[in-house]
Amino acid sequence: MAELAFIQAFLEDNLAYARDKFRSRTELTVTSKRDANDLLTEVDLTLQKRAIEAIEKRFPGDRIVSEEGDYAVLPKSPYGRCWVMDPIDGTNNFVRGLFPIFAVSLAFSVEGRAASVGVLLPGTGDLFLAKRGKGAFLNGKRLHVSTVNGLGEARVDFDFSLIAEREEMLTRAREVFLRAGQVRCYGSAVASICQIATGDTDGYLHMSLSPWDYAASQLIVEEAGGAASRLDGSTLQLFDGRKGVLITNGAVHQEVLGLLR
Ligand code: 2AM
Ligand code: CA
Repeated sequence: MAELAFIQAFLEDNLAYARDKFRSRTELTVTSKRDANDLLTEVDLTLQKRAIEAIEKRFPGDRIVSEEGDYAVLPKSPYGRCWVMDPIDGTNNFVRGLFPIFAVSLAFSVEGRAASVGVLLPGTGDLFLAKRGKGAFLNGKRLHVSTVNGLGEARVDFDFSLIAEREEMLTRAREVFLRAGQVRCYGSAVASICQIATGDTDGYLHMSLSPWDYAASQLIVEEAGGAASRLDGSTLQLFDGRKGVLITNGAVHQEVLGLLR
């Protein structure tokens, strides 16, 4: 429990900072990473630094994997005690202010499996917490995925992030795209995946997620009764280096897999 309580305290302690920086986002220092759409702000770096300092003080010796800089190195799976963080997921939304949909994600994993996790949506103040085998909770309330059981009624989030991966998404997910009841694209893997746990969305697809994009949100959905896999239906593992991810409410999972190419 120590890790879950630590995650909760860290996210709660940083809510005001993340929300205030979002409100004053026109004053942010913003740089780009791999391309002009892949942004980095002082807030990503500050949240990552704060988490690393807090983890090293409270759990010395634990490995830390996080999206920015030298910490974006994946251990060879399986690995013992390892923290996996995305200081801001949906940085582009954070900088330009879409709705606002962005998240802070922190997961504690053991032997390559998430054990205790948390996700904060600073825009709303929503805090998701989950512990393996103990359920997923939003602001203290137990979560359950939707009961939607046909793709024709399902809301599916196609996360078309990188320009270089659009063609692959269009090709592989074409039939899913044509048949899904409702199509969405929010630009924050973490926030989108958590919406499956609340029952507000039924599926999420991405061609190239990194572990910090799903480490916490995958367990939140699974503990709410949903399912996660690679795009070929194989097990989604934290550090296996493969790419595409499908997360659903479980009831539409096989139907989507059967339509993916
Ligand atoms: P990020 O905001 O932390 O970069 C956008 O559709 C989603 O894909 C976001 O969750 C984003 O995470 C993620 N993503 C993964 N790899 C990315 C990349 N190379 N460039 C931009 N977004 C990426
Ligand atoms: Ca990020």
